[in-house]
Amino acid sequence: ESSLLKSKFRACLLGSSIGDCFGSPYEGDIITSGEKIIIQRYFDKLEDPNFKGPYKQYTDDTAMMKSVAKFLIDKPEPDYKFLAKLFVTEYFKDPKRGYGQNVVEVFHKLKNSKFDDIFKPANEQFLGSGSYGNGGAMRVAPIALYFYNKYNYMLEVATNATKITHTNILGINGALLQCIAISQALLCDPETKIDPKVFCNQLCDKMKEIEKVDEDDLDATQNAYQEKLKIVENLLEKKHDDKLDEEVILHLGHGISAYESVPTAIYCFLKAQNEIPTIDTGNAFRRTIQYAITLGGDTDTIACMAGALAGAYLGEEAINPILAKQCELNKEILELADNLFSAREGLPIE
Ligand code: F2R
Ligand code: MG
Ligand code: MG
Ligand code: MG
Repeated sequence: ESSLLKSKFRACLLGSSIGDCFGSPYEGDIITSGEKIIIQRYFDKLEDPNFKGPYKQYTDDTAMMKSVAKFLIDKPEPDYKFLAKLFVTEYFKDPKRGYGQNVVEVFHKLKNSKFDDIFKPANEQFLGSGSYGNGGAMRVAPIALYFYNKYNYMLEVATNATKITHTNILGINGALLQCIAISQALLCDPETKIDPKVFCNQLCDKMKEIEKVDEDDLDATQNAYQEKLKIVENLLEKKHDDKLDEEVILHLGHGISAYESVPTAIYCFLKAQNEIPTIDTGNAFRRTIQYAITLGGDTDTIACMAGALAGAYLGEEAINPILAKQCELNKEILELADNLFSAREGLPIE
């Protein structure tokens, strides 16, 4: 039904931005059990209708996601030069949003070369190996929503949109994994509990197809995400105890690379569909974001990606509006989601 779909579009983009805004104060931190209690109080406060604090500010994750949404809304055919210009304009307008250390070089080169070859600067990163940062994955949500029923085209657009800044196969495939996971979550009925095994296996089958392309490549990246997804599945089967989060960090990671953060975000999303002993809330959306942040490391980005997944699955009803109002761009993000939803109506039906 179209009103449910629209609600899922709104919750996905809002969820992505809420994760970014609430996670960013903790980015780079190691979270002790004492800090988990502080994070519980932080969320309790954010849900308190009488709490009046300054907006939680968004970072590069939301800034770039907005550009990806605009890229789809403003032009009927994907125009990657337009997207590159949106990224660069947004960056120079407001550079202090915590962008990745190396991606800013790409923005400067794009600008200085007058967008002559929009894929060249990214190709030159890291002595030609390209970035494997999670920057492609953190901003991919609008593509997953917009093309959720055009699978192959969705992958093509997500690949090209990523390659403007990230050309390493791990950076690209991480973005594709996050994209596929969102489109899969979008199609799940929020009234029915997700079977994590089924969800992971579906993702794993799709990554098998994607990672097969690199069969001749002798580097160790082949099967990388399939293997991670098997770990996600195994960790989800374990009973929660004090040591489990450490295992998650050890085996899945909580870092700035796509490889050490996208599977982690998927894990957070699936785990938070059930109660978690260290987190006191009856709300699965909040639990997702809060849990992602308690893992520490790249908290804004892992919470952003997990929040996009939770929103795409649960819809807007699951997001406490009091919580959402604490985020800097909450109204703009919902408007963007509505425009993205409307823009789809012009698309030919498959
Ligand atoms: N930049 C940050 N956070 C760092 C600041 C933390 C904060 N100051 C604190 O501690 O409180 N966050 C944002 O960056 C991430 C997305 O980055 P993106 O867009 O992928 O950028 P980049 O620069 O391309 O890659 C990020 C880093 O990954 C390493 N890296 C990537 N590819 C590499 C390769 N081929 N070889 C070696 N290293 C590689 C580099 O360290 C890059 O700088 C998000 O977390 C966003 O929130
Ligand atoms: Mg910090
Ligand atoms: Mg950020
Ligand atoms: Mg980050």
